[in-house]
Amino acid sequence: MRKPIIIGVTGGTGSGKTTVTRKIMEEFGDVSLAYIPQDAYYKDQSHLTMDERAKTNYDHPLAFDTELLNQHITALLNGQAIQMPVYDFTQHNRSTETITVEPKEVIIIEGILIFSDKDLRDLMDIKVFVDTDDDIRIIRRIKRDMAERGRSLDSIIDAYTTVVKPMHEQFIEPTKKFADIIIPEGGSNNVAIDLMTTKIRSVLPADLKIEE
Ligand code: UZR
Ligand code: MG
Repeated sequence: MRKPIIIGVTGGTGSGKTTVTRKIMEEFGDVSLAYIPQDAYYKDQSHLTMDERAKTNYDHPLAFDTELLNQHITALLNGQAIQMPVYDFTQHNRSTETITVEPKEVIIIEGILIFSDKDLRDLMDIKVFVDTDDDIRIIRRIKRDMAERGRSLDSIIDAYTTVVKPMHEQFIEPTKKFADIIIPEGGSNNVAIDLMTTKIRSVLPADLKIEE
């Protein structure tokens, strides 16, 4: 197998990184592609009580099982399938399920802190930072966490001001300097998404390119 192309998409919470990733993936219906969300690699917290789990700092690089993530990316690079963990946000814990991910030509890794680890960064061919204003990000976060992650407005605001915002400033924002491309406004930036897909096609092996 050829060496797969690895794309990293990062940005703060609510920046639109999942949407950007999804839109890029939609453009590649003809190319086999693996999607690896960093969220899936939050550490297993089965040994902690619900109360203790609620107090974990999830916006710190140490919240993630980076060793497992790096092992899995390396395995995919070596043509081996992985058992990707599944994270349950409502339980703040890894679930008992896993998802089998087969090696693919293109691998997209997406998450808030994927540029923090040098080993992981060095595996990436294209590094993207989705850069969206803080007010837009918190509005999106409130809507999503209430609708999908079972959170109350008060708990979202409390977590944002005490942890999410300071950790963003300390750990996420500084990784912008590692990006090859910075995309303002996330998923609605069709020009940037077009540029990204053109770039990805240009680095794909010739037999995978389709005629325009
Ligand atoms: P995205 N997160 C939780 O709320 N609960 C967990 O068990 C694990 C993570 C949140 C985390 C972070 N913060 O800001 C966010 N808190 O998930 C990252 N509090 O995910 O990029 O999809 O917003
Ligand atoms: Mg997301």
